[in-house]
Amino acid sequence: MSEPTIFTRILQGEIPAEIVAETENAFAIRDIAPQAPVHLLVIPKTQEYRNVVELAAGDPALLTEIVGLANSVATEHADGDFRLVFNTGAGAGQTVFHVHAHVLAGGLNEKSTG
Ligand code: DGP
Repeated sequence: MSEPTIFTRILQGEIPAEIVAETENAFAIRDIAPQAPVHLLVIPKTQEYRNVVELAAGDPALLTEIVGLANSVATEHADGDFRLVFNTGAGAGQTVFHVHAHVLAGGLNEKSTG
């Protein structure tokens, strides 16, 4: 069994973080270093999948649950419009190898042309 990731440790209450939403198999927290007015992370409770490619291949229903929770928190914490980003690989900026979706929302058009 691999060492618990930082997100597993948050889920287990070892590292403090407010869990803003939760489903049977996933949970959402605020990113510690927000890159948008609303920046949440949606994370599977299992750390079995390192990235979204592994998750899609191994458990597509869980990926669907992640997308649904992302939509739900974007609606609760912003106006419902959001960007969903999965950094995949160190070269793309991934630092935590426990798949997670960045939900970026809230006035993005005022801050970016992307
Ligand atoms: P990534 O670079 O895609 O692997 O994103 C990892 C994100 O996790 C990064 O945006 C910062 C966030 N993060 C790392 N450690 C913690 C933590 O202890 N608490 C919270 N809330 N977020 C964290």
